[in-house]
Parts: sequence; structure tokens; C-alpha cells
Amino acid sequence: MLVFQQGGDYVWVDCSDGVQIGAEVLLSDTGQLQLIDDEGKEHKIKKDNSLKPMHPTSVKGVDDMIRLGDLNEAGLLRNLLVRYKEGAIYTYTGSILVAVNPYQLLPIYTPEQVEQYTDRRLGDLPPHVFAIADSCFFNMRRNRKDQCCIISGESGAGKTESTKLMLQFFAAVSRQRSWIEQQILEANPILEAFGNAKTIRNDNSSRFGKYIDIHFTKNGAIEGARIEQYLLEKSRVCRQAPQERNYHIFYCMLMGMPLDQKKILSLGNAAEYNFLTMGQCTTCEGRDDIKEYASFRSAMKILTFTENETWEINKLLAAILHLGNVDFEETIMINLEACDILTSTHFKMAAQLLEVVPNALDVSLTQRSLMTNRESVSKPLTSAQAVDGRDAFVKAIYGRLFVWIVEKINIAIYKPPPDDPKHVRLSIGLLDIFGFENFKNNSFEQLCINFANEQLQQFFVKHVFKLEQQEYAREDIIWKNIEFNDNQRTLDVLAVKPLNVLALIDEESLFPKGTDATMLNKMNQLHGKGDIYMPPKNNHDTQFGIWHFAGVVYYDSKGFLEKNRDALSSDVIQLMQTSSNKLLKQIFHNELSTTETKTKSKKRVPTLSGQFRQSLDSLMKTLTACQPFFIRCIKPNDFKKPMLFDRELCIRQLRYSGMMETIRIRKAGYPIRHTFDEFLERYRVLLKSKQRGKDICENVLTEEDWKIGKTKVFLKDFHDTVLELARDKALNEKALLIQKVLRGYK
Ligand code: AD9
Ligand code: MG
Repeated sequence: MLVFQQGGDYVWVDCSDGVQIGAEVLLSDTGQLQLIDDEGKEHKIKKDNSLKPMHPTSVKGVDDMIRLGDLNEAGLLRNLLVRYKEGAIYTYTGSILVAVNPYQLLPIYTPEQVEQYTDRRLGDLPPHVFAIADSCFFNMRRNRKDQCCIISGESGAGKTESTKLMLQFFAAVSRQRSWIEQQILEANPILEAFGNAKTIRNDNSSRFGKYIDIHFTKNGAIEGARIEQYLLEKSRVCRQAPQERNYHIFYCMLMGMPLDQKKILSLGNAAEYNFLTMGQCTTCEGRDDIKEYASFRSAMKILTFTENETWEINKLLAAILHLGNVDFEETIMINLEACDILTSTHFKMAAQLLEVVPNALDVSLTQRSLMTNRESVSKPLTSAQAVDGRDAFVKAIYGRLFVWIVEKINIAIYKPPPDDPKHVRLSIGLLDIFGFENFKNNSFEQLCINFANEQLQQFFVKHVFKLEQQEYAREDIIWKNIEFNDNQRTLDVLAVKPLNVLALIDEESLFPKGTDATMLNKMNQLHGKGDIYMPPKNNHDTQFGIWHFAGVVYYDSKGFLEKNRDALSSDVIQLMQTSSNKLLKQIFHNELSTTETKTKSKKRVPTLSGQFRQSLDSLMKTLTACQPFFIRCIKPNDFKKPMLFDRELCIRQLRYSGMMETIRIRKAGYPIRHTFDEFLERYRVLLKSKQRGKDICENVLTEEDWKIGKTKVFLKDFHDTVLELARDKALNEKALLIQKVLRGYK
């Protein structure tokens, strides 16, 4: 029987959120125990035996969750909490890193720290994002295999910051201190200026996904890099939710650009533009737009954008702002609702900056051409339709501009491999992609984003659970299967089964008479009977639900097809044909060349989801060819505040990322494997003999709890560390010995 006699003991008590909370026993007098829980709440409990004592590992916390004695949600959560309170934001689960956002600058990213973590084995030093970077770098060279690191978590959890820290580490250990490293680092301020914005969840939220592939020589020097971007949120250019901003670049430009240049573009303050004020917020606490603009400008120079190119970009950004202030007035034209543009300096400036004739801009915004059987006729647009058309144009300009800028960056940082067949190129890829989204209103963008997250989750599940357990079976390792949440069925409904949800959306988008309603109808008919897709509750409802690995999300089908078609009106395309703005023509060269060749062969412009799926497929192929690392970022509170740990929020994130099952499998499993030959080749120095084969492998392993399969040695993460350290030591001793012998000869 357990009797708590004095203070200082720790126990688990029930908590309203359903997960037990830790509590310290303060005093135990006659009949009652006084407990203070982790949140400072007092509990008075009768002495009884039902109180569960806390395992010592949970009292102080451990570096690696697989060492937790209380292997349950409560233990996991407390471990992160205890460490977080001490400023230890990183924790391992084997080689998977859990990172809790500190929301404050910690003194743990100095050059000294980089040095300290360089060329050390995982687990040698306290958990750190640098240790993961170092392991990627080490494994890449040791195994001669490309590595990737998948950084996941919800908005504001710290993915982008982790990515930047990894890059900082690679640039430092590459040790060349050359131009290319600087260029790769400086790509970030540009990408963030154009692709990040203040949202209610994150003051610097990335509104696009990115995969940065860093290329190394076989000696570990950085050779170049390549950036892939995914699905920028274009709607933000025209509309922002309350307390959110448009992309940083607009505010930076208006704050930082010299007055004489602003004058030429006829630009004022952010408050004057409709497109910058929808969220009623033009500044962002803690961000200095003037300073950011200066860093952006210097980054543009480093990435070889010429003064002229930067100026041309500014012109297009200014044109967007002016277009946003163009007003339309309702009129009647031969019994039809129509609209006129109210002439203003904004309209004139927009035409001037786009380098088109004002009248042509007017016509393309207020009328729509339709092809009848024989001829093209124009139909006037209502002012609401004109606003929609204008917004589509603006979104297209910004979206294409973003793609063009990323391409330009790639031209500067990507170096094609030399023609030498002996040249070895190795790479480490960092994936920083938008987290799972579930808002009050979810639309087509959220479906795409959540689909990407389903794919990444499946990659994780496959790597951590499926392939691992299959391999144990193949190698005859005795193993008790671990249950895990497999999201394959959701992926099947979304994108694999014939006539899956994404295929149906595409099909309806290409079908001229297709509408959101006909699309919804088809989805209901084909998927309504399963348990992944949830049809609308009644005939008037336009929302359907999908059971994702992270919970149910309801999507409003309104506007799906238009967003997916992502088509520009032929009037706008024709307008651009007449423009003399070279950058504008360049960013739209795909559309412009399609219309020019239209008569010969009708090229089909792929839909948005089609393009996105294609780029995701290629990403998955790349990831599958790499050895993966995972960083799971956790957002500790919704207020962007340091030292605030919201239990419920954290439990939810740990649950849907499958952290509990991950710990179980990492604790029970053997994530490190080598074939017998590979193993002996690397660790031969720890042996006296030159023999080969399975039995000899056993002689190397002094620690316990490894397994020998049919063709491979199976190890735990800590074995890898122990072996590598022993190998380093043995090699050093050998080198010393050789030196001694050589000295003896002198
Ligand atoms: V989003 O999906 O792009 O909206 P991320 O990328 O997950 O999101 P981000 O890295 O931008 O989040 O982090 C959000 C903010 O948290 C940063 O702007 C920092 O203020 C803060 N943060 C994140 N990680 C760290 C850190 N290691 N140290 C200090 C941090 N602050
Ligand atoms: Mg981000």
C-alpha cells in the first residue's frame, strides 16, 4: 500500500479535460491530502489507495519520451510541460523531434551552439533542432543517401522558424562561407515578403508551402539549392479576415519606399487602399515594415534581381493596389443591368502601370465576350460581376508574379550538376508546408491543404508503422503488432478510388455546364454511403464533411468550381496581349501563348487541383527516395504568448499527430537497420578479426536489446549513438597509434 507521509511526492489526479494531471503532495495531515496540480489548482482528497503515484521519469521529465515510465497521454503531456517551463522546448521520441513553440527568443541558437552540435550523435547532447540537422548531414554522408526532413504542425507552431534554423546550421557546417550559402539564406526574406502575412494565428504566417532541396558535394559543401512552392493563397490579395493583413510586401513597400519613387507610382499610405484594409489592421505589433523592406531590397540584390526588375515588380504591386480602389457604378444598358467605371486617378494609374490603353482596360473590366455559334458578342457585366472579374485579374497577377519570383530565385541558386560522371551530388530537403486547417468556413483551398496533410500523414504512418512492421515480419523478428490510426481510407475517397472526390471536382470543372450543385450531387451519389464523406444535411445545405485524420472538416461547396478552374476571362487575356509591360507579359506567358496557338491545337490549361496534385505526387516521389526525419511542431497556446501551456490545445495536437502510437512503436521497435555487410564494414574497427557474417555482427554489439534478422541487424536509436561514439574513439586511438609509430621511425 502506498502512503504519502510527507510533501514532495507526486501523483496523478483526474482533470476535467479527461487527461490526468500531475500534482504535488503538499501535506498530509489526519485524514486529508492537500495536492497542488500542475496548473496551481488545489485539491483536497481523502487518503485512499486510488491515487496513482507518478513515475520518477515524469516528475522531472526526460529527454526522450520513449524513456517515460508513465507511457500514456498524461505522461507525455506532463513531460512536454515540465520541460517547456524550464525552457527546454525540444524533446525526442527516438529520432523524431517534438518542438514546442517558445514564443520568445531563447539563447540557444548561437554560433557556439552550432559548433557544439556539429558532428555529434543524436542523444549525445540535449535535444535540439541543430541535432536533427546534424544527423541529416551525417547520415547523408555516411549512407550516401539523400535525406529529407518533414516539418509539420498547425499554423503558428514553428515550422518556418525550424526550417530557417536548419538552413542556418547547414550554411554554417558547409564551412565554405561562400556566396551560394548567403544566397540560399537570403531567399527567405523574399519568399516571406511575398508569401507570408499576419493572420489571427500567426503574425508571420506562410500562405504557401515550400520544399527546399539543398545540394551538397560528397564532402558536405553546399553546391546549390532548389525551391519548390505550393499553392499560394491568392484570395488574401483581395480580401482579409478581421485582424489579418494582406501579404507583408505591400505594407513594407508603402512604408519603406523612397518618396520620389512612391510619387512616380502615385502611392500613399496603407490606410488608403481597399485591398490593404479589409482586416482593419495595417500594422503588425513586433514587425518593423521599414526595416523589413530594407532587408527585402538587399536580399533582392543578393539573389541577382536587377534594379529594373525590382522596379517592374513594384509597378505591378502598385497596379494591384490602384485596381483595388477602382469603383463601379450600376447603370442600365438597353434594358440590361450594366456598370460603368468611375474615372479616378486610381483607374488611370492602373492602366498606366499595366501599360494598356485606359479604354481597353475599361472594356475588359465591364464587359464579357461570349462566343455564340458564329460570332463573338459582348455582354455587359453588373457591378458585382465586374468586381469579381477585377479581383480574379488581380489574384492572377499576384499568383503568377509569385511563381515567377521563385523561378528567378532558383535561377540564382540552382547549379546544374557538372558534366563529370564521377561527380556525386547529395541532398537534404526541408519541407515546410501549411498545416491542417479547420476554420469556421472552409473552402476549396482548405480541401487542397488538408489533402496535402493527409498525404504527409500517410507518408509518416507508412514510414513509422507500416513498413517497419512489414520488415519485422519479413526478417522473422518476433513482434507484437502495434495498432495505429491509418488514414489510407480517407486518401482513397479523396484521391485514389475511381471517381474520387478530387476527380469529380475536376470533371465538373472541365464540363462547361457543371455547377457547384451538380458537383455536390455527384459526390453525394458516389460517396454518400461511406463513412468518410458526409453529405449535406438537407437539400438547401451546400456543406459536405470529410473525416480527416485530425477530425471532421465541413467544406462549403460554393465557389469550388470557379476556384478550381482558375481561368482568366478571354477579355483579360486579350487585354494583356495589347500591353507593353514586359514583366506582365512574361508572367502570363503560358496563357498568352495558349491563345496564340488556340486555333491550331486547343491546349487544356490544367485545373488548380490538377496542378497541385501533380506537384504533390512529385513531392511524394522525392520524399520516398530519401531517408526521412520528422519534426513535429506544437503550438502551446492561441495567444502567441511565452510560458503559457494550454493543455487541451496540446493534447489535441499530440493526439492527431499520432504521437502516442509513435512513442509506443519507437519504444518497442528497432528503427535503425543495416545489412550484415554494411554493418561490419562500418564497425569493423570495433572487432579484432576480419571475418564476415551474421555471427560476427553479434560480437560488435555489447549493449542489449538489439535483434538479428535474416539479412539485417536491427538496432534502437541509442545503439546507433553508442556504436558511432565507440567507432570514433577506436578510430582516434588507431590514428594516435599510427602517429606514435611514425614518430618512432623519425
Ligand atoms: V504557419 O503554418 O506558416 O502559419 P508556422 O510556420 O508553423 O506557422 P512560424 O515558424 O512562423 O510558424 O512560427 C510562428 C512564430 O512563433 C514565429 O514568428 C516566432 O515568433 C515564434 N517562434 C516559432 N519558433 C520559435 C523558436 N524556435 N524560437 C523563438 C519562435 N520563437
Ligand atoms: Mg510558416
